[in-house]
Amino acid sequence: MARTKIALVGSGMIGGTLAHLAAMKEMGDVVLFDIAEGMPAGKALDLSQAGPVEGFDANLKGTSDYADIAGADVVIVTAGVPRKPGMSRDDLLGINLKVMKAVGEGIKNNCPDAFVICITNPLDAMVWALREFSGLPHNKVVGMAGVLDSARFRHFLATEFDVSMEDVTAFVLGGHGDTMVPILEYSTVAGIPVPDLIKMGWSTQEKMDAIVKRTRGGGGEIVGLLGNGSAYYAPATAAIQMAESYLKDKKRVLPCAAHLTGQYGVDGLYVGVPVVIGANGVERIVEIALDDEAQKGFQVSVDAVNELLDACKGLDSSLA
Ligand code: A3D
Repeated sequence: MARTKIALVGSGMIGGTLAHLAAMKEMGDVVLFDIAEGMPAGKALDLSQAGPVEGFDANLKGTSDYADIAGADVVIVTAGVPRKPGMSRDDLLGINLKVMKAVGEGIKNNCPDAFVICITNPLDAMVWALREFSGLPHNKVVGMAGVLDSARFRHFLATEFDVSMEDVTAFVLGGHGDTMVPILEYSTVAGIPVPDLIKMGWSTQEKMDAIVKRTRGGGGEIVGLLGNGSAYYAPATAAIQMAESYLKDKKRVLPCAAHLTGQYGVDGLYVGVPVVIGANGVERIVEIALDDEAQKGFQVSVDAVNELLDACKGLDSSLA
């Protein structure tokens, strides 16, 4: 029986971390693809040499040839450029759109049956463009953002409540950006909703508002601290969780950028919503009731994604 094959398109900071995690978890063989000559092969060799120490068996290969991703079961796309201090995710649009075209064609020609997870920013527009360029079914192309945004939210909540991260669930909807919508009513500690915890005196609404604000700016905070590049450990961990849910048919309920066809009143866009990921990719969109404030916040987010798509269509006529 052939081992599962995981192709990482883009072998920079997130790509390298993805390869490390996939190898350590023995998820399968790993192909690191990048346009940078030599670098993916160097990372693959370095990681392979961690195998004897850590005790994992995985073939790791670095390449700049799309033929090497042939037959991949999962493709995780980080190809492109990350943000520099002062840049918004949207500033990346023009450069990364061209990259998505090349990557989409590489996937279409070599592994059209793969489950594809896009991480490249601006996320909601890039995952849409990648799907268009690759021509894969919508349920097999998904964007990673919500798992990361909710992990940031969970981390801040767990720290505030002084409880285990494991016991905190959190809920973030909408586009990946400053318009994302963290929802306190659906965020819990061991099933107890945050508004009830406020009533129990565990925290205050002011502190929760500050956490929501910090979650929205979570990526920018790290960009500012690093001084060069953007977050990579947590983004890689989040994408691996999505890949595992697909490969093991776990049917995890995870917030992802998924293609909506009328749910939440949105048609034809990729926006962050809770979905079930199993062996058939995105198997279900979970549509929850939103109160007026959340609905308004979600709409602002959808409008921002729509603007990005219009910009993409202006830049590449094949998308119009
Ligand atoms: P980085 O370390 O620069 O890696 C990107 C890699 O892509 C580099 O090694 C490039 O050589 C490579 N590359 C560029 N063009 C191509 C191409 N045409 N084909 C193949 N490879 C190419 O960046 P990173 O790993 O830190 O981040 C990657 C992307 O993820 C960026 O767009 C970030 O903005 C984005 N990101 C998204 C999130 C989300 O939550 C959605 C979080 C963090 C970063």
